[in-house]
Amino acid sequence: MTSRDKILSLFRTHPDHYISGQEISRSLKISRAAVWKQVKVLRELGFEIEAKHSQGYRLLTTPDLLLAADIENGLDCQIMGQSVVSFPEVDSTNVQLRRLAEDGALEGTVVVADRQSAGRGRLGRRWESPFGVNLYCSILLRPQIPVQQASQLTFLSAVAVAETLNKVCHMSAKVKWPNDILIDGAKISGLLNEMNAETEQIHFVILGIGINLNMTADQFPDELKYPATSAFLETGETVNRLVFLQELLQCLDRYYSEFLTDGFIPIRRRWENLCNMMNMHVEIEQGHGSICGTVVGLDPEGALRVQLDNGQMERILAGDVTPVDKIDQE
Ligand code: BT5
Repeated sequence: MTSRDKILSLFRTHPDHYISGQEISRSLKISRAAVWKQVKVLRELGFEIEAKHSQGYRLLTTPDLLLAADIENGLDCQIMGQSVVSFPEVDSTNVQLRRLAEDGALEGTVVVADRQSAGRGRLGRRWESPFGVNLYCSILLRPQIPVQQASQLTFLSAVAVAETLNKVCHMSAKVKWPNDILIDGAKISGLLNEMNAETEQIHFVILGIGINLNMTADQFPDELKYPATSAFLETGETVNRLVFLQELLQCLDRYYSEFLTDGFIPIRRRWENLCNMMNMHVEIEQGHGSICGTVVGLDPEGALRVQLDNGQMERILAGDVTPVDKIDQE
């Protein structure tokens, strides 16, 4: 935690009380000038902090920012959120977490931002990340699993995101292979998992998660390839980002612990139950042409299992999957 986060944490543990600059400086082992400087930054970030002569500082109101101290407060996890780093603005939470991971950050470290100036999708695509409305976070894992199984973690995060949306926002989120979460066919969340590994050993995996919570229609760019949505657009209700993030981390924590003890099968089952195309007749566009078949499920390496129209089973590792009835309607 930074000294700013520690000051906030002190305010939170003493609600409605004045805390003197001297007490803060003693408890954090920083100078009085440093305390004053951090209080000034907090005010600039939108915290209303009253200062009373001979009594000290008191926190009156908190802006809607995602702050490490708030996220850690009351979080009930074994692994996720061991350490939380929050930024009002950052290039990409995945980029920042990669730096921390290379410096030896703990498994479960979370980086979260209120805005990303260079939010990333797959294949160099951009992830739209306006200020203060959505969730942009990255989580560090150091699983002792074979490199070929790392993609199983994408399905683990997809299940956790969809279930958290369904629980907190009362929606019917579905997962789309390989890495999208959809509401009625519109993309509400995207996942970008990145790995650092040698041939035999995973050093770390970063789960990058972007979820459109309170984004309004005018905040989506015109050139989106697929229809997109947000929880607010679907339900008309503003989502408390802090509550949502804590629920998501707790859900990820449960599934990751289960994954480490019981393997991929329980996650695979959940993913298949949430999949929007199970048992559907689909067309898979693979760049060099397309094939048609029925979606049967996932295999242990995260490939989509499709029974082709000629009866043969096929493992799909990459491609764009569309239900055939949708294609017929177009
Ligand atoms: C993804 O890529 O869906 C992965 C997105 C991951 C974002 C998170 S945010 C936290 C972490 N830090 C990062 O820098 N990234 C991760 P892909 O499947 O390639 O989809 C990208 C495409 O989705 C774009 O080309 C747009 O068409 C569309 N798109 C962009 N922003 C969007 C948004 N906010 N909501 C819905 N669709 C969007």
